[in-house]
Amino acid sequence: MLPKIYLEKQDSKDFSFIHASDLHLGSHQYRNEERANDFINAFEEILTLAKLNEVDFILLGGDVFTSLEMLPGKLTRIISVILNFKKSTQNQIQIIAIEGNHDIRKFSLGVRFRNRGQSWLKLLASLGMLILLDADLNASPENRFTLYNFNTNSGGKVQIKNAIIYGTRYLGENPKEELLKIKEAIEKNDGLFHILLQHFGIEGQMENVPGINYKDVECLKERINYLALGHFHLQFTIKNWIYNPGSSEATCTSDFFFKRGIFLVKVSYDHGYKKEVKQLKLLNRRAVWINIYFKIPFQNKDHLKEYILKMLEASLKKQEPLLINHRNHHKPCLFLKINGIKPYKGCKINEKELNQVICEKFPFVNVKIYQKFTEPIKSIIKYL
Ligand SMILES: [Mn+2]
Repeated sequence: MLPKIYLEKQDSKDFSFIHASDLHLGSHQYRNEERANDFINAFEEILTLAKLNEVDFILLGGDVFTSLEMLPGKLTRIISVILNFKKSTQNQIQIIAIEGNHDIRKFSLGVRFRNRGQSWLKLLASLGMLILLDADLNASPENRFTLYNFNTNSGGKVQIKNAIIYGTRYLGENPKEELLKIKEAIEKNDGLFHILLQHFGIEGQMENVPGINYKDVECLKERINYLALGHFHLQFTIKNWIYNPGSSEATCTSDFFFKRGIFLVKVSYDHGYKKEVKQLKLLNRRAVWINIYFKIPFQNKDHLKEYILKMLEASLKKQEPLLINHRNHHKPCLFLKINGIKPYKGCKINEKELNQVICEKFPFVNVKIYQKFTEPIKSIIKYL
C-alpha cells in the first residue's frame, strides 16, 4: 500500500520528476577532502532542485556510490543530507534508485562483490531513506516486478501518481536476454506512464566505449514511455524515449569536457501522456588548463620549481577575470600540462609535492600534472 500522501495526490494524472545518475558519492575521498565534498554537494543540489520544482519523485540511474569503500564521515554527511531533505519536504518526494556497476565495486583490489549482494544503497533502502528497485528476473513474468513494499523495503516497481517505475540492479555489459525478460514482465495496457530505470550505455553514444546496440533496446519501446538510463557520463537522448543525464560531478578528466547534468521531466495527461524534458546543469567545480613549456633541460630542482611557479603566475594574471567572474565561487581544479625538453635525471618532478606547493600559492583545489617531454640530446641535435 502506498503512503497516505500519495493516495491524496492520486487524483491528478499530471506529475513531474528529476532524473539524475552517476553521482559517484565517495569519489576522491582519500585524496582530496574538498573534491570529495563536491560529489555530495552535487547530490544536495539535485535534492534542492527537486524541492524548488516541487517534483513528485527523483530517479537515480545507478553509480550513486563510486565503490563499496566509504569513509564514515562521508556517509554521515550523505545520510544527513537525505534526512534534511525528507524533513523539509515532509517526505513527499521519494528518491528511487538502482545499483550501477560502481555501487557493487570494491575499489582498491578491483574485486567485484556482485555475488555477495552488498551495497550502500541497500543500507539506505533498509533504513527507509530511499527506494531501491531490484526486480527478480529469474521469477515468472508476473512475479518479476513485485510492487514495492514499504514494510520490507523491497520490490521491483513502484507507483507514484500515474507513473509506474520499474527497475533492476546492474545487469552487466550486454543484457540482451534480460531486456526481453523485462519486456515480458511489463504490463501492457494499464493506462499508466511507464518508466524503466536501467544502468547501461547505448553503443555509438560515446567513442570507444562499448554499449548495447540500439536494436536490442528497441524491443522495450512499445512498453516504455521513458527509459531512464545511467552509466555513460556523457549526456544523451535518443528518439524522445531514451534519456541519459550524465554524471553529476566530473569523476575524471574527460568528464570535465562532457555535456552533463540532470533532466527535469513534466508529464501531463490529455487524451494520452505528453512529456516535456528540460536539461538542467549543475553548479559543478570548474577546471582550468595551463600549459608550460621547458625550453632548456633543467639541471636544478629549485630552478625548475621556480620556473613553473613563475609561469603559472604569469598565465593566471591573464586568466584572472575568468577566475573571478564565474558563477561558481569554488576554487577550480588545475590541469597542468608540462612539455618541452626533458629535465635531467636528478630533476624529476615530484607531482604530489608540486600539487601541494601550487595549491598553497594559488587558488586551486587540486592539480593534475601531465608531463610529456622530448629527450634533451635529441632536441639539441635537431637544432644543430
Ligand atoms: Mn558511472
